[in-house]
Amino acid sequence: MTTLAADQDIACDIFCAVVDNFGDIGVCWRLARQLRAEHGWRVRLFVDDLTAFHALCPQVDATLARQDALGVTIEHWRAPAHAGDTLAIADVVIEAFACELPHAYIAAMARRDPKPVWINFEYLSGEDWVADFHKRPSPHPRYALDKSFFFPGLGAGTGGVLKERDLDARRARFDADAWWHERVGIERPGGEATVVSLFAYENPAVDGLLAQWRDADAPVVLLVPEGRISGALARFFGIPAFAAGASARAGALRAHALGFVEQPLFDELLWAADINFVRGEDSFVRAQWAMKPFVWHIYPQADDAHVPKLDAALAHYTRTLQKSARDAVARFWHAWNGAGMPDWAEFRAHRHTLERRAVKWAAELEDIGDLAGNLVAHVAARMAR
Ligand code: TRH
Repeated sequence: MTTLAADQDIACDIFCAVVDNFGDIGVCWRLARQLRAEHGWRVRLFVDDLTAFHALCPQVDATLARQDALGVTIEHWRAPAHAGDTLAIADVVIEAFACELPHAYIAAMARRDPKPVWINFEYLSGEDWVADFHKRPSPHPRYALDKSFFFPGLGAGTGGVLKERDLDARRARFDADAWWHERVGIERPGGEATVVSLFAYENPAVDGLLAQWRDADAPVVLLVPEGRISGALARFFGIPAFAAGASARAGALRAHALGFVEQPLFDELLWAADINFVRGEDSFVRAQWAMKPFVWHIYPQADDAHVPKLDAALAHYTRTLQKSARDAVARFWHAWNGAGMPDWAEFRAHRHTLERRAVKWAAELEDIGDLAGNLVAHVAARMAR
């Protein structure tokens, strides 16, 4: 593997357009911080939606054109043509999720000597084709620029997923009792209760699932970050809103609404729960590092283009499970993504098997290497050509 010299000063520009929600900036911000903190790169992050960014990092002031946060320079990418006050082109340029760089910036890249390493950074998918396309050249139609694909993935030969070096240590230090007092204002539930975190899009299956939890034999404690699913909770409990700080009870189900917290604190919610419902891309990855059973609400795409991605993730994650557990997980995930009604009792019956699998799966994922480290190695290889 080619490596960058320890003292090599690398400047990196990341361009991020927020399509919706928090995943685009969530992934880019995590990557930016990691390249800065763990690899010493000088990172400038261009983002077109600072309001979404502010939710993940309250330090970010949505009114500023340029600012620094956690060692990363943040530029408000105000218009497609906007390329920063100076056209100082970085050594490494990351175009996140095919967001299209400003033309003036591309032209300046072509004039630069040496040419920057341009990375086409894609969405995560566990599909098999990803390993074939990962690191392949992606020639520019007009300029002779060094552009290549970088694909996050769940299997060997892909870019892997992001994982900070201190994540496991942070998880080991996590004080669950203190967290329940501070965040929920109650004692940590004990005994028979199953704690479930619920971060999801609007979901037609949620009413049926809430009813199953209400009617369950054992208590279910539900933690719901305020967001797109909150309206369904309010309707279910017959209350006007289910905003941060609200609690409600029905049968065996007790639910607590939580405020949206800055990104590093999101992991704690996953560590505090027994089973995590996550969505999109970044929370899906964090649930895997939390080493708990989880359910994925995948970001829905036109023409059901997301279904093969869901199945590919299932294939990786459930690979070593016995058929009954594998089928139960697949049925539950499919139902949560629009095909059928989720069967909580069936899913929960496999809880201990899934807890063991979650630990092993995290180790398998770790074998691919951390995405930021893999990206640094890929850049080093391109620079050495
Ligand atoms: O928000 P998401 O649904 O994001 C997306 C986008 O919709 C995007 O366009 C799409 O392409 C992508 O998914 C696949 O889900 P995701 O990716 O899980 O991002 C949520 C982020 O919000 C994640 O970084 C965790 C963070 N978060 C917090 O920081 N604090 C919180 O309290 C919560 C609930 C989440």
